[in-house]
Amino acid sequence: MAESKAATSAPVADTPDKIRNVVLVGPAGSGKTTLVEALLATAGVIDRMGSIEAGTTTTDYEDVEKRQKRSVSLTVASLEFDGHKINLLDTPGYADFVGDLRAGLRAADAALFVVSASEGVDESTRLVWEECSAVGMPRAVVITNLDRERSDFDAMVAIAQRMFGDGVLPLYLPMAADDGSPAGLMGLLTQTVFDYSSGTRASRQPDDEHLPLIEESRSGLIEGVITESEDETLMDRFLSGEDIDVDTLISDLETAVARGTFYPVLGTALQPTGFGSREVLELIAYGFPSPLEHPLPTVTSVDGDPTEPLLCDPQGPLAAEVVKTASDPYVGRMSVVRVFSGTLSPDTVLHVSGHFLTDRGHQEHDIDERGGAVSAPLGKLMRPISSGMAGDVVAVAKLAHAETGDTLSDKTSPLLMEPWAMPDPLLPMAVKAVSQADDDKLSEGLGRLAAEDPTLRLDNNAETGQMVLWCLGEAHLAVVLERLRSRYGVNVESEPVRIALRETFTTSATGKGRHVKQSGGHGQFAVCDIEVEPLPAGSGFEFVDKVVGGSVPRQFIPSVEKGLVQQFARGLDSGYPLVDLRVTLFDGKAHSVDSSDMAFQHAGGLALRDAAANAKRSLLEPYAAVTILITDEYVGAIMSDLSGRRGRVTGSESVGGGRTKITAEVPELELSRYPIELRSLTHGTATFTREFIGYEPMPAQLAARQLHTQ
Ligand SMILES: Nc1nc2c(ncn2[C@@H]2O[C@H](COP(=O)(O)OP(=O)(O)OP(=O)(O)O)[C@@H](O)[C@H]2O)c(=O)[nH]1
Ligand SMILES: [Mg+2]
Repeated sequence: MAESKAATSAPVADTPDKIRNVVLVGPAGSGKTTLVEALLATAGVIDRMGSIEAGTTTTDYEDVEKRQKRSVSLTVASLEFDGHKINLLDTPGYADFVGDLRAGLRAADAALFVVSASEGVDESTRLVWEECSAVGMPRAVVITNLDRERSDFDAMVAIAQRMFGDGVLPLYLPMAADDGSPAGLMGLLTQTVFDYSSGTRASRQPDDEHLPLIEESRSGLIEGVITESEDETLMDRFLSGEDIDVDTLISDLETAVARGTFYPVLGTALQPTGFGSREVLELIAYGFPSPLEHPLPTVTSVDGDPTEPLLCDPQGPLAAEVVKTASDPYVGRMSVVRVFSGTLSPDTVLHVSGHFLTDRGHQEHDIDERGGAVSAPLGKLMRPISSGMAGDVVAVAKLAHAETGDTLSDKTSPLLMEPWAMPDPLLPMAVKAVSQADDDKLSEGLGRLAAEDPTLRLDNNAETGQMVLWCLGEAHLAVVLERLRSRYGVNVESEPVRIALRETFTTSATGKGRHVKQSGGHGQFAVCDIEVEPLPAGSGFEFVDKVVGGSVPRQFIPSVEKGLVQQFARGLDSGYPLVDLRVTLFDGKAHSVDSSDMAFQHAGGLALRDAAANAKRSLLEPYAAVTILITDEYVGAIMSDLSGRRGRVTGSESVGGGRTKITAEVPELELSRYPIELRSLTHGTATFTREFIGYEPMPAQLAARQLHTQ
């Protein structure tokens, strides 16, 4: 990043109506980070654009981003343009980092869909568009890479119209030089040509040869722009041939964009000149709505009682939300927050509430803590500001407890808001430190990373002895491992996840446990006879005492039960815990001196092992109920894939919008890489959830293999 002097002075807005919060979304590699770079250079925040190739961009500042040449987290860069403070929220396009895309959508008031003229629009991006439609998010489309060979603006506009629907219309048409490189943009509303052939933007009247083209595209555009006009006579006047003045059109454009009925399309060719970026800035400043027009999330008191609805008012009660948490070994914790109401001042005590992420292993928060400096982020660089007002996106230093998704409010009137829907991590990966000496550092580092990232869940599985990281995909895991290495100095390797199986008897059997040691010193004597019978799945362990005549004295019956419980937990030769059995103690022998609690515990365990030798047994494997949401075209493929996984389909219903919900019960063993395989089967368009439902017998052949490999 080549910062200019402007980089060190933070952009400011005096009132919320001068703020624009814009999230950049789109397929991986479509040019979002490069567009942010171009916008920063055009606004004079940086002297010249950095590049992905050289690892010098403002928003891909983390080492892992530079190395992988892609964004892996949400990053904010703010700039000032024509009296507006514009907060650009750069999100990663790759599916594994969708958690940060969601956070970006939450913090923004409008979205730029960045798509490459040489690649097109993928299905996942179309789904994000649909999501934005559902919540009425204002949108525009930026077509990048116009300088590349095989790029075709018109074809890309047609694709965008097909994928995104009506109302997607170009605001400018690109003009090419003789060699095919982009040379200028024809502004359809203003009927002005912005000529870039000299290297900078010069405006001029269109050439006569372009007039028919402008005329042809212009009327459809104006109809799109004025459909939502306050002036109801405007459409009739326009259709009857009246020329509408440009100021009216621009103000109506903002209304139509804000209401989500019209989506302007712009074109850019960013390398090396940033061609088209000034027009993007103008659209953001004059065509996108301010935070005042954005619906605000519902807040309650910390106990969930209703409170006054929020207003985007700097004088109102403070309500802000953490949308990103980052920590740097030198700088410490940094929280990026969207201020919805009130004003966030530096060095003040804030109330931190977070109640909704406990199922992901996050603590409930309800505490006061002092925040540090408030800044306007420029990627990694934090530019201090005097406060963050309602509508702004700012960073707060030093909040040690607040995590992504938590609400910040005034300590005298604590508030709580439910965070946005966060994707569930469904890919389990077991990790261990390469050197055992690093085990402590590993748990500490993982704990911190999981606190920063709500799409990461940590499961220290006592049964299998593995540290399991639940993540969104392999690339997500790779980033976590890299951060562990670079920030905490721990080298980590991953290994396959062990599935916790169970064992049970399939036939009844009796067993005798003799624990008799009577040579020398104090002896030990306990004998017990048991019968073991299988019970239905989910029954666990049942103990029945049928001892008659005191063959096992009363006081030792609980000892036998304890010995059995311990053996159930330890399992037999497979080491898997036993379940779903009734054990009946029906006889035994004791000695007046040598019998003891310990001796009967031992005898109980031995009796169970003896019974096991006389019974048929089977391994049980965990099953999960899986719900998969897919577009209809994949139903056949998903069904046959599920049966390949030994799954039972339990339902399939159309949920509208060309989508189907399939429910199935599938062995967990077959689900360990499902997020990856489902993504490749459906080109990233499916979502699924899973929930443990119980244990079922494992096919004998598989069980034999499992016992062999453990
Ligand atoms: N020629 C040309 N290359 C571009 C343009 N925009 C982006 N690129 C290149 O395209 C590649 C991807 O650009 P990025 O800015 O990293 O794309 P992104 O959308 O941020 O990618 P993710 O963060 O992975 O989602 C880089 O090599 C850029 O230099 C453009 O307009 N013209
Ligand atoms: Mg990027």
